[in-house]
Amino acid sequence: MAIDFDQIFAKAPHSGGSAFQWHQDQAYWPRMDADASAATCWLAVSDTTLENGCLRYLPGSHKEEELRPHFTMGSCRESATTLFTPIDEDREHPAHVPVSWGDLIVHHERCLHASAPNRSDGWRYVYVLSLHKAAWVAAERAAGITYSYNDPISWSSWNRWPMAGGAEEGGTQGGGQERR
Ligand SMILES: O=C(O)CCC(=O)C(=O)O
Repeated sequence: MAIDFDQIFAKAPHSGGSAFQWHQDQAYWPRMDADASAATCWLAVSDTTLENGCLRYLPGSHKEEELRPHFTMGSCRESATTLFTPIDEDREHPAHVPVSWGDLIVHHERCLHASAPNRSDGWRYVYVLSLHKAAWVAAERAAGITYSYNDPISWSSWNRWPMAGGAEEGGTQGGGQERR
């Protein structure tokens, strides 16, 4: 495995907009002729609780054969960079996963997860390292994807990109490179 990108997620106190909607990480990545196997390594740099927006997981979702359909949060992909897939919480029974500062969670590229907004008085910090097969990372770099805001890839250009796999305005069947 090779490092593809890393991120820091800092949820400010009482930040209503700091929720992550239900998604599978693979939905954010391009569709390519390469093995998309990945391990998202999520390191808690604060205690994460029900109040400050700990992770929620849908048990067993990583075994689903197909990526679920994902949609953008707004009508325009350039301004709405978040993807989501609707789940029926009453029927699918997601779990909250509160952890302590220093705990590491590793999840599969198809594992459905989300987190609530931070409603506490303190910050919630997380460091994420995304590992992929080296061939996948090489294919991304060859396509100009470095996960930098300076990448010459945008949602508009993504929709015209031959590897987009049929992504259309308003929704995508798992295609979609995201600045994350
Ligand atoms: O840190 C969170 O609350 C969500 C992180 C996430 O969705 C991810 O790492 O893919």
